[in-house]
Amino acid sequence: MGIERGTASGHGTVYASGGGVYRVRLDDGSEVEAAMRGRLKLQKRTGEKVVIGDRVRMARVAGDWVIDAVDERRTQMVRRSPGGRKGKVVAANLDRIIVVVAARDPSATFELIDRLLAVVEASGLHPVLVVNKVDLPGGRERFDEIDRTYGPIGYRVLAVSAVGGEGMEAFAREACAGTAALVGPSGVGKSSLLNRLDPALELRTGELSTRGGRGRHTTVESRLIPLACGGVLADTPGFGDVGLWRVDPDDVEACFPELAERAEGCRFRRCTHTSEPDCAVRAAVERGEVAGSRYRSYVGLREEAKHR
Ligand SMILES: Nc1nc2c(ncn2[C@@H]2O[C@H](COP(=O)(O)OP(=O)(O)O)[C@@H](O)[C@H]2O)c(=O)[nH]1
Ligand SMILES: [Mg+2]
Ligand SMILES: [Zn+2]
Repeated sequence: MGIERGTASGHGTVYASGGGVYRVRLDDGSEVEAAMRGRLKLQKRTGEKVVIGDRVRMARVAGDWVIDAVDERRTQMVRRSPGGRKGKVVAANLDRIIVVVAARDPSATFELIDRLLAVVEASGLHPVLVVNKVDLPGGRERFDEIDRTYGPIGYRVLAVSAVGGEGMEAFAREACAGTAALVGPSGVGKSSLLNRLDPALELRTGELSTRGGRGRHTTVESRLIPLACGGVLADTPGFGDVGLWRVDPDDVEACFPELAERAEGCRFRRCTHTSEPDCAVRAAVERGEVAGSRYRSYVGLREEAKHR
């Protein structure tokens, strides 16, 4: 009732959201602020709100833009909320996810890397792993360790330094095509990398993210950032506490490509690789063909998935 049709409507992409207000880039290139229509707000859908990257149908109601409907998502990046049981969609319709960790300060543990990679795999995207701060003392050595573990199992691992500029060409090739997201804990240099790529962005760096803390209203918002080089980047919340959400225990295996590959050799088709006889995955771990750290992460995440 009362919807004015015809004059102003169309499709757009959600570029930013915060406090119930959405910044939407219409397909004609203009940008408008919009609210969600009440009806849609009440709609529970998957329990998620409209997020950055969502394709939305827009309408104008009494002079104001409203989001009238949300298109089905091609992909969605979901993470577990910090310490909580609720899943949270972080961004929709991404083409690529770039996992960013630091070689030093803070040095990424394999367990954290495994979780970050797995949560991306669970969303159906195969991530690139960027190791920043290789300029710091010991940074190169840590990068080499990470590369030796993750390179052979099919991940592209890049050594970069937002400060020194190392690896920025390779980083740009990943970031400058389609819509990509950088995910990683706060403090690893995500904003610094973006500033190095596109100095006009002038993103604030070195700030402790209030996201994920207990603070109520944070001013930090999720947004898509158009880059001068042609890509679009999703600026997402800190991923300090990452877990899988709504992943069935039996699907955790699929988030570990090198385990999934070997599972075909297990005696039982639905082998969990924990206690069954003639398990090809455990045999590969014992032979040193699969990293013990990866196997432990798999078991840990599988155990977590059972209790969720
Ligand atoms: N040495 C060094 N420090 C960096 C590098 N990249 C970022 N930093 C520093 O790390 C801190 C966190 O960076 P920031 O970009 O805010 O991280 P974000 O939270 O992931 O966005 C800041 O003090 C940066 O100056 C790097 O490549 N080398
Ligand atoms: Mg930042
Ligand atoms: Zn097995």
